[in-house]
Amino acid sequence: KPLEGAELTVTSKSFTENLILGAMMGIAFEAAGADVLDRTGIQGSIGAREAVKKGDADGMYEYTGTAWITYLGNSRPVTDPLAQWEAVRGADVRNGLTWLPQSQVNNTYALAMNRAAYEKYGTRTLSQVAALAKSDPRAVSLCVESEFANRADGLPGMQKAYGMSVPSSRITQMDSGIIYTQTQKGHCTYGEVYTTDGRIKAMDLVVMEDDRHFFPNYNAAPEINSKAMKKWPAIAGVLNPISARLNNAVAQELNAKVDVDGEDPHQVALDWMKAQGLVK
Ligand code: PBE
Repeated sequence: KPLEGAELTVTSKSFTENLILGAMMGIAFEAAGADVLDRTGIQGSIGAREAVKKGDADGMYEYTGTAWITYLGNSRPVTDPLAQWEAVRGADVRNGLTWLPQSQVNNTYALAMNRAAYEKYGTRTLSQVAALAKSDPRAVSLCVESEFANRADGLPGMQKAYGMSVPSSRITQMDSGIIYTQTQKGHCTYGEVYTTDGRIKAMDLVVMEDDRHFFPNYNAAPEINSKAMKKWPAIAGVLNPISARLNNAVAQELNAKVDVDGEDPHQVALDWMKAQGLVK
C-alpha cells in the first residue's frame, strides 16, 4: 500500500462541505495504509490553514479564492480558475504548502433571499440589491457570518465593489446554520450563503448573481504540508482520483445529505467513496 507506515493528520474547517472533504481525505489516506488522526472541524478558516502550515495537520481541502485573497493578500481574483490555482500553488510554496490538482467544486459566497421576498422586491443581481438599498433602505437587511463580515473577499469588499451601503444597524452576524433559517423565515431580506449548500434548493432560496464578478473562483483542492508531501509523495496519487470526481452537483448532493437529511459527514463521505469505487 502506498502510504503504509505513514502517520497523517487531516483537518478541515467547521462547515459541512469542508468536513465532508476532510473526511474523504482521511478515509483515502487510511485506505492507502496510513494511520490517520482526524482533527477536522476547526472553527474559522485561518485556524485550519495555520494547523497545516505549522505541521500540526498534514492536509485539508482549501479553496483557491480564499487562499489567493485572504491569505496571500491579493485584491483581484485571477479570472481563469486553473490560472488562479496555479498562482496560488506557486505563491504558497514559500509557506511550506503544496497544492494538489483542484476539483471542479466552486463554492462561492452569495446573497440569497426567500421566494416571497424575491417576489416582493424582484432583485436578481447584487447590483439590484445595491440599488434597492439606496431607494428603499428599510427593505434591506443582511444576515452574515462574522468571517464573511471581516474578510476582504466578503462583505466589506462586496459593498465597495457594488457601491452598496447597508448600515451596520441592518446587518446581523450569526452562525452559518442560523442564516439559512433566518433567511427562509424572512427575518433578514438577504442571507450570506455558500453556493454549494444543500439548503439553498431545499429551502427554495433565490441566489443573487454576482454581476460584477467581485467574488473569485473558490475551487476546492487539497492543501498539503510540504514536509509531509516530501516524505509521502504518494499522497498525490491517493487524492487526485477523489478531486477528479468532485463537482458542484456532487457537492450539493452530499452537503444536502448532512444539512437537509441529518446524516453524518463522515458517513456521507464514506458512502460516496464506496459508490465511486474509491474505497472498498
Ligand atoms: N467559501 C465558501 C468560504 C466558506 C464557504 C469557500 C468562500 C471558505 O471556506 O473560504
